[in-house]
Amino acid sequence: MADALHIGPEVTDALASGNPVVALESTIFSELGLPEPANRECFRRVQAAVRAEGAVPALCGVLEGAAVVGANFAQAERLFGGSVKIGARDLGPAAAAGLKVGVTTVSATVTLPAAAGIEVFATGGIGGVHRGAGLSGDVSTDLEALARHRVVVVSSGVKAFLDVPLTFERLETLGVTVLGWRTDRFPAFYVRDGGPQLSSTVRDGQEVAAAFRAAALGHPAGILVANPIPADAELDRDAVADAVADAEAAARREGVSGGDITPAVLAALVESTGGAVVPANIALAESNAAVAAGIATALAQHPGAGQGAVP
Ligand code: PSU
Ligand code: MN
Repeated sequence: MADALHIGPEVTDALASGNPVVALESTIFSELGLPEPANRECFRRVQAAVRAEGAVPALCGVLEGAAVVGANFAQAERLFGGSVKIGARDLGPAAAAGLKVGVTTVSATVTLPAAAGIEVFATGGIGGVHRGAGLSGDVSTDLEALARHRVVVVSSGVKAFLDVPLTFERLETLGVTVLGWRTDRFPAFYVRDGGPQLSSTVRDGQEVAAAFRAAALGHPAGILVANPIPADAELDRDAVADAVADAEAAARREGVSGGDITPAVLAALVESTGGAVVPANIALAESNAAVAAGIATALAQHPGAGQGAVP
């Protein structure tokens, strides 16, 4: 069996020097998240956005059974072609089986940076409570993972086809702090506004860092920073609602279930919008990466106990 956790050299150096690092999941950059070649384009822009703010991107995934944090170029190429989705509970079996390539979701990717000492993580949208979950019980393990790990996750809310109000309620139940990035409304992924009212708004990385460090006094949950999609990339609300209905119907017709639902609906959404969701998804992921890098930079200026110094 391979070593459980491999941290790339650039990430190791950055962590040792107290420099900012932003963890990235790999599912969004595989074909389970975005069609070729948009997945590579998305990664290129996301990692450039992280570097532009002076932070180091740490792409996470599973290769040859090991959890990799900070994939190099060749490793990233392998992850982009991955088709086995790995949630937090799948990491152990993947290691035991020596799984060749596994792409990590938010839940798995949140556990890895926590283990590596990385405090900030950027993605597109987290998983949440699916519509009809009252009957199906389908609630993404992303929410539990956020509640259990002390990490700042930046996303544009939750994926558009979920039950947004129920997901928002569940975040409260789980004790996950939600901070609106320059907004007081929970963003609706492809659409800037539309979600529930937020109780806290932040304007810069320093404010998030202050909230994160202060939260260390409370229970050890994560913080979700909700960043709306850039205005020039946002889609029409009604068009998204129609496309989501079509995509869900298509997924139901094909009889997909469990962990296959999210990739199937994402792919169907590309179809039902004539590809319009792709640039929107890339733009929001890029924006989240820039915000996350700013937060990581602020946190690096105020290191917590986990990073060696006393604030
Ligand atoms: N949102 C996207 N693209 C994605 C995902 C979310 O815009 O690819 C992925 C993330 O990796 C997320 C996962 O953690 O879907 C959630 O899957 P599920 O609903 O099966 O828990
Ligand atoms: Mn599910």
